[in-house]
Amino acid sequence: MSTIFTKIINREINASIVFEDDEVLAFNDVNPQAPVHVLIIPKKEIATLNDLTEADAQVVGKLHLVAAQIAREKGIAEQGYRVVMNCNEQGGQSVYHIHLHLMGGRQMSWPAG
Ligand code: DGP
Repeated sequence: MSTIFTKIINREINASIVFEDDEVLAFNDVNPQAPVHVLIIPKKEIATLNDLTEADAQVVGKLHLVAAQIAREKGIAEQGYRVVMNCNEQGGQSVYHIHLHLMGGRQMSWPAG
């Protein structure tokens, strides 16, 4: 089932886009939890981490490459940053189209809440 992220991909609703290619879109989180908070998503609709198949391995790897590239562009690569993908209710997932959170620009705490 499509989510609001498909509407962002299709430009049906606005987002602050920071990266795009044929497979991947990255945009600023509407409710940022850190000075840098970018969501990196595959354009393919994949609901959760549990729904990945071998065919998705390349694009999921690419999400991480794009995260590192954006971190460099935003000037947070050397200080450090966090990437996280939430899965299902107890994992804190609220939008059922997989997305990698890139967060940085402040000290992260551990364990994550
Ligand atoms: P998660 O809880 O891991 O599913 O994260 C979903 C994130 O998506 C959350 O940090 C807020 C963000 N988000 C939800 N709706 C929108 C939207 O319409 N635009 C943008 N830019 N971000 C959104």
